[in-house]
Amino acid sequence: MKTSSASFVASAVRVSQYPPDMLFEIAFAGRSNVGKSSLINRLLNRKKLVKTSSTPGRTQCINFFLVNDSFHFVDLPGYGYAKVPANVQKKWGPMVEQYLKGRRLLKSVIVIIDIRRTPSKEDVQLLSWLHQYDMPALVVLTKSDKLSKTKQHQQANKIARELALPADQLTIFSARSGQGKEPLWKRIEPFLH
Ligand SMILES: Nc1nc2c(ncn2[C@@H]2O[C@H](COP(=O)(O)OP(=O)(O)OP(=O)(O)O)[C@@H](O)[C@H]2O)c(=O)[nH]1
Ligand SMILES: [Mg+2]
Repeated sequence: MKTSSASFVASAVRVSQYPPDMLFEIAFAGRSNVGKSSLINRLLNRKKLVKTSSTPGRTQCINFFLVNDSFHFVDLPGYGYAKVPANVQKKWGPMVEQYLKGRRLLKSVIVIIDIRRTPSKEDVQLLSWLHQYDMPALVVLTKSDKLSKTKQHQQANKIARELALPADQLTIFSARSGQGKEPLWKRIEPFLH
């Protein structure tokens, strides 16, 4: 996919702050610090469009980006980080659920998991929730640059078993090296037509 333009649209904590529901959307979800914002930047070939941070829990709003003047990428706040204040954590569920349930043109949710880790309870819950609502999910295993090629495939097989998904449905990705960028775009593109 050629990305000729990408720009920030809005940062929202409530529905009234969302941009109009008039363009197809792809949302990105996953644990705090897993690399959601970095993945979006890599897909869009932009170093700093989305703020990234080594401090988990950085993205606490729902951030909308306009791509190629034709669709939205939506960076969701991360879940499962204990050090985020309890009042913020409590808001996460309802805020994200309201987004996921309410967006008519949301086409797919990219669920991002660290390739070195076992999927968390929240990852599994999110995937089953998406399944229940018939929302297509794409699982991406990121930070692949941290593992050798052999280890990457071992981990992909293991995670696939845990999620009860075929291993070839998972995309191995690295925001650092760019591995998996084109394959991931190929999986996203059909949702944009
Ligand atoms: N080695 C490596 N590091 C990565 C990769 N992707 C992200 N990181 C690092 O992981 C940390 C978190 O990245 P972010 O993209 O901010 O993660 P996030 O999921 O958006 O985090 P929150 O918004 O806080 O939930 C940063 O220090 C990144 O540099 C990757 O593919 N490889
Ligand atoms: Mg982020």
